[in-house]
Amino acid sequence: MHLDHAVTYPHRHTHSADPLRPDGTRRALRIGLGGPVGSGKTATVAALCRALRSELSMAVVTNDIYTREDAEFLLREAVLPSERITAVETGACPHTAIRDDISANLEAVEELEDAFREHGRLDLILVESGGDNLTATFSRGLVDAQIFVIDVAGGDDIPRKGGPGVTTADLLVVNKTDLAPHVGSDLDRMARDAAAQRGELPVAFQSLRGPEGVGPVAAWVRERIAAWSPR
Ligand SMILES: Nc1nc2c(ncn2[C@@H]2O[C@H](COP(=O)(O)OP(=O)(O)OP(=O)(O)O)[C@@H](O)[C@H]2O)c(=O)[nH]1
Ligand SMILES: [Mg+2]
Repeated sequence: MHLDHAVTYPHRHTHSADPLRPDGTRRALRIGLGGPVGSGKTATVAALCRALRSELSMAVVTNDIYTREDAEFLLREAVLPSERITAVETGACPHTAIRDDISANLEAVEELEDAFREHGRLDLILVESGGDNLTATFSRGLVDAQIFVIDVAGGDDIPRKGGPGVTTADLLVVNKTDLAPHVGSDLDRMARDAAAQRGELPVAFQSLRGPEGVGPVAAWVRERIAAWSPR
């Protein structure tokens, strides 16, 4: 096909990826949580809200295919006031809404930032993707960092299988370690495989049923916040 005129594409809605607000201060840090269905993303979001809400101004965006179940769970658990929780119904494969056409999610994030502009501003927005497969990753136009949550019950060969979530996420969380003895998962092997796939990138083994709970992941978020907000 021959085109004798310039082809223009619609301008993508990613202007708010700029980390600076118009007044020169930093906008809220946006962290995405992705991973297979049922690995513990919403439970991790809930635990992070409980751990960090007294020190950070937080909000959450959830993504479900046809429902608002994750947002409703967070509202029922009262992890944050309702005006800080927004649901996006993707209506299609969850990864589409976090990687390809991110406009609905960006709009949700920007509306939250606008709503709190006058009232102390937001420090942190968590964006939970709908459960998907090992290939789901967030667009860097939507989030500044991403956490990939897998669990020991999904099979201890998942770190070995790799995929962009396991290999490139800024933090890999291996959740439900309390179930390892019951499902025959070898945590040492998972740690070795994850290190082989990820090199220097961090991995957190977590049990939300255990005494440490979300502690290590909350500590990682605090480090990211400290690196994000020096202005
Ligand atoms: N034993 C155990 N169960 C957990 C842990 N974390 C989460 N769960 C349970 O695992 C189930 C799924 O957790 P969710 O947080 O809903 O998982 P999700 O990844 O958000 O699921 P989708 O959004 O549907 O993909 C729930 O029943 C949680 O209570 C854990 O550390 N240990
Ligand atoms: Mg969920």
